Amino acid sequence: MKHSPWLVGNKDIILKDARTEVSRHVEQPARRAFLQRSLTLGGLSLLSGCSLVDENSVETALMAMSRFNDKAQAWLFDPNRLAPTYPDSMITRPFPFNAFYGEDEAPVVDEAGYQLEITGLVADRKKWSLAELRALPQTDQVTRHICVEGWSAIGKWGGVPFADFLRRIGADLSAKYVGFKCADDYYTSIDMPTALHPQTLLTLTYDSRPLPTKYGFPMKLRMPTKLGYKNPKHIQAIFVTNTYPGGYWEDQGYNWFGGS
Ligand SMILES: Nc1nc2c(c(=O)[nH]1)N[C@H]1C(S)=C(S)[C@@H](COP(=O)(O)O)O[C@H]1N2
Ligand SMILES: [Mo]
Repeated sequence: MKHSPWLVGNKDIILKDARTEVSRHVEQPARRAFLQRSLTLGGLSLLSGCSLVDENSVETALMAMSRFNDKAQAWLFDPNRLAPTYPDSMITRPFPFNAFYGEDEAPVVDEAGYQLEITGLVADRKKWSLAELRALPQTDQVTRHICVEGWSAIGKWGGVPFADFLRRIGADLSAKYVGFKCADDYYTSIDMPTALHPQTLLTLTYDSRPLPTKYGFPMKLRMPTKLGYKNPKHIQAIFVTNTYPGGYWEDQGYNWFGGS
């Protein structure tokens, strides 16, 4: 048994019980995993901040967090609600770059050798070259990208509606998650309703030109309904699964759903 120095006696039983209680009310493993992480953090800071711990107040606070998360998750996503779109004149120039490293370290992916890998709960697991992806029917949209670091910017992205692509490859549309692995070792995953949202775009162009290296060449997933960190750049592999895949920032405590 692992004990935090300040977490002794019946206090960790309280936390454990609260987590079990939350698990009982939260069906999705993804939500459960996130709640358990936030409960650990919230619970520990709560406990370490009090010299006298009242069992009931801890439990009440933990359950209030759980209910808040449940409600937030439930109202956050409406599969029929569209994110705002903008005229070209409102595009932010230059569009900001962001990653967990500097702009000069963005991965350079070889165009000719690129093969998008498809695995998991999918009927057709063939690999896709860039030429094949470009041959699919395309659309574009001007939407706002919002980063949790406190900036937002309007950009124009073009590509293949992701729902069309998932149907084309025979993905199991009743599966829970779609996961992404990127050339820079970034990874993330999304819920199937968002994957099927009409504005979710398997993106090949920025401002009507092939995606520049810094914005995710050769391909990224663009979702105006989700925060920046949920939008993977430099995608190398896509997989459909019922096993919670997490994500680079999500595994460090960022909200997994990360959207509206
Ligand atoms: N592969 C990869 N994708 C990523 C990231 C990253 O570090 N690597 N950062 C995310 C974050 S936090 C943001 S805000 C956006 C930034 O995209 P941009 O450079 O096109 O503005 O990419 C997201 N997707
Ligand atoms: Mo971000």
